[in-house]
Amino acid sequence: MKQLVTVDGTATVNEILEVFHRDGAVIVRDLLDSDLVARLRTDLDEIIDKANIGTRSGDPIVEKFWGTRTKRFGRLAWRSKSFIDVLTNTTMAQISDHLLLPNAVDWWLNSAQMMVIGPGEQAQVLHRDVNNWPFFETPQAPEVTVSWMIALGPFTRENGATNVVPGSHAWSDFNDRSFEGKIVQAEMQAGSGLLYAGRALHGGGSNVSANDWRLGMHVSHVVGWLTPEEALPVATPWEIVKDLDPQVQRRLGWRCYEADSVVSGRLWTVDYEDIPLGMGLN
Ligand SMILES: O=C(O)CCC(=O)C(=O)O
Ligand SMILES: [Fe+2]
Repeated sequence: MKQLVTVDGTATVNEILEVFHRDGAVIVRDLLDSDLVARLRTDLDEIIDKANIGTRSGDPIVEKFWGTRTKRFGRLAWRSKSFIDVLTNTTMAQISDHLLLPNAVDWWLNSAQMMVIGPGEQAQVLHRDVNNWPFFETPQAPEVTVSWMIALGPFTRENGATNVVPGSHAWSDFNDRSFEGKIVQAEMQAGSGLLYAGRALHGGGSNVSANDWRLGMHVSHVVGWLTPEEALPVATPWEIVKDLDPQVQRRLGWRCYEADSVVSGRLWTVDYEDIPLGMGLN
């Protein structure tokens, strides 16, 4: 069975990408330093404690995917000042530049979501995140999204470390469900991050521990001409983003997509102006 490769946080982007291209997934040790992890935990622990378990949607398909023993919430830039340091993480940004800029002039945040798997949770169905935009869920489609699962606490076999099928991003048949014996788990320490392709089969692991909640922070990027999963500017008040760099504002959906005419037109405008100007905010 193929195992996931773990590279050190000091690895170059090219070294990380070499493994990524071969396996569709790679763990980057110490992606976030311990100080940042501690600051995120200070901001988020109480919110995690109080969060609902499972979805409130009543939709059985959402219930199954979400997990009935799992807590999920987004709005991380609003809930944690320190999340901006994740949003601007150089390694993460450089990797998305490499993978997504051939297909767009810019990328933005797709979703930043705490995925906290509780004791008794079953393994999530294996899926490809690019299924958000099924048109691109084929072996030949251009790369449109990149995902990270960052550990804010230890990820173990028992507490639901993410299941991954290495190499599945490159299968010639995406209807192939013969992954028996090919699943490995992304065991890692707090601060480490699992980078995985939008086309890599993966899913949350089962939590068979007695009382160990798995603290995962999912962060994904998508090309700037696709609709993200999270309604970021709705979820993130202008007050939070007004002093940030325009590029970071763009990642949170608060700036328009300045396309060139080759890839697409100018998108996500207000009065056909950039958002702050159109809204009279600057
Ligand atoms: O919780 C995990 O490890 C993965 C969850 C996931 O892949 C998802 O919800 O899309
Ligand atoms: Fe996923």
